[in-house]
Amino acid sequence: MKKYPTHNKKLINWVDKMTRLCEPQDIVWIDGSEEQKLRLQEESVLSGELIRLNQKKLPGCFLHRTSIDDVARTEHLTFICTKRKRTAGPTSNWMPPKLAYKKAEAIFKGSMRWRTMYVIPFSMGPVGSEFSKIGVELTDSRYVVLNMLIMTRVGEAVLRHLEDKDDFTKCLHSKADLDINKRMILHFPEDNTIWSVGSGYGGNVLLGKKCLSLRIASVIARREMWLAEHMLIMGIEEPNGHIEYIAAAFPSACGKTNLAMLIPPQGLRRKGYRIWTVGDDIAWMRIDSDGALWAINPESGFFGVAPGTNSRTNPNMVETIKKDTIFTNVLLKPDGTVWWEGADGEIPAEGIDWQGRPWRPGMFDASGRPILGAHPNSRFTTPIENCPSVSFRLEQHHGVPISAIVFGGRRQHLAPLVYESFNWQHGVFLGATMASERTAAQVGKLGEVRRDPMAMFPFCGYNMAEYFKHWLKMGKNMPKAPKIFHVNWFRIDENGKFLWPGFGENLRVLEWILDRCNNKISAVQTPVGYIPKISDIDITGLKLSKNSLQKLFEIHKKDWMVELESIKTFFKKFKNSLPRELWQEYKALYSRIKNYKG
Ligand code: GTP
Ligand code: SPV
Ligand code: MN
Repeated sequence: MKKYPTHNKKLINWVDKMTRLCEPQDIVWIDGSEEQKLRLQEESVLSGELIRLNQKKLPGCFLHRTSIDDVARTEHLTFICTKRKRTAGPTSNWMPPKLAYKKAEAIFKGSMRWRTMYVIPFSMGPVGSEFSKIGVELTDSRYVVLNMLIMTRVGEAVLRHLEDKDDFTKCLHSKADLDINKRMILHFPEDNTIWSVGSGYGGNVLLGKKCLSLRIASVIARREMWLAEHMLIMGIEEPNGHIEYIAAAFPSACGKTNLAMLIPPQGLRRKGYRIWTVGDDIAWMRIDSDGALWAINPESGFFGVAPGTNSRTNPNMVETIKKDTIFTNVLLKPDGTVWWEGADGEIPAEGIDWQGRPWRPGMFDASGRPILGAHPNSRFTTPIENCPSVSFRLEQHHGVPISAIVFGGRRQHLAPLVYESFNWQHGVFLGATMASERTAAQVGKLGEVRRDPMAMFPFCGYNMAEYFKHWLKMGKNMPKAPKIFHVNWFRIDENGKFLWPGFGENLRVLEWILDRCNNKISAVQTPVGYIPKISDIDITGLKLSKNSLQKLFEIHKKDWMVELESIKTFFKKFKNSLPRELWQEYKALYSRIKNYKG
């Protein structure tokens, strides 16, 4: 291969400059070929980065283990680097670009010595679509290369596209020493640049994902008047062939992947629904010439949560991950297959846990807690094309038209199973006031409720007050705006049990949502929004008492008063920049709750 398989001067100069900084032993350009992929897999097995799994049972599958302190996104080490702090806003970690570059340069300096630097040209979205964005990631990790080959469209075709286009996101990653004290994930939206160092964990290092497609893209989207969102996209087909698409934002590890590929429950089989999966994590949405909102999934793979994935909760994913999959931080079984808590089949009698230690069920650590076989945030990287429900519109440049936007969180109390906003502005308020209990997807205290507007709190690349304004503006520019809803699959009863069965059964709620979008049914007005008439949720074949269903929709005045306080505290962080429309909505909700006699 020539030294540079491109004529793009900007790209060549940048690669040269980063080479001088990181001092790799050699440089390999990733061309997207099968042959190169196989070679990289082979090398990874030899170097110990990957373990080849049982190729009879799991063809093309590998296992990877990260460092013990490198198992989830580290939000406190993730920064938005803009000249002014105001641009990043009060909820982002901010660092001035000069300082950030200087600090990171000290870590990047010589970090790739004795290593190969891989150059990965990738496209987020179909190559050549005017809605796609191109990035180039430089990395010293074969694991990153192999994951990027699954998650994004990589290789020659992208480089050809870059010949006459100068616009690409410069992404630099080095494992360096994988030292948490020298770990930084830096975003420079003003330079269209991402620098990540000292980590080997997915969301920190697969720079096309959260870093480019959300943090950087949200800034571009604001400028170009579209939306870059932490949302799944799915199609619901009726027997007459008509498909309606919805987009849904739930915080990390709150059910996007599961919903995006659900299998219609037994009780609704007679209705003949079929689900089409467009995406499970990220949606780029713009207003098309018809005045409606159209969405593409910029990714080409899933980076899904392993624990809890089984044939009952998510049969489509169980099918998807039978081949061509990289598992990270799961348990290795003696037969060269893998397992995690909540997987199919029996609990294995023995294995090697995610930390590489011998494991048996019933083991406890020094503080008496059970030792898990798989890390709670263990994941698999798998091609979307292997998914039985993959949408045939994945490669279509226009994407799919969105009928409903659904927000949701993990709330044991408070939020009803489903409610509908009164209008777009109220819907933006529902998104802006989302909150959820913390999961294992990010480092920090589990279970703690935190506000997570639009599930974008960790991913918005600019001041969230401006982001809310952008949402309000999008609504005004959209003659055929989708309706906005809020769902909560996670409400519990007095015994701490989930009131709602969730997973495939969630289709029953989506059915109501679509009926509302199509003006087929009326609803009950409450202080928080419209909720279903109980008889409008089809519970055929579901063992759910009337009492439970009722409970799922209860609105407790006292809880909502506490919630209003928390919303107020959150909104106040934005001082004068919070759009007044949201304060208006706040006041209106306050008085509706105050006067509520329910
Ligand atoms: P990220 O990939 O981190 O963005 O997560 P995600 O939003 O795609 O979440 P995912 O679908 O992987 O689900 C995360 C966890 O929530 C898993 O442990 C699931 O078993 C659980 N879960 C998903 N859907 C439901 C549901 O409807 N009810 C209940 N009770 N749990 C669910
Ligand atoms: C999330 O945490 O929302 C994920 C996984 O989807 S990561 O890629 O690590 O961000
Ligand atoms: Mn996610």
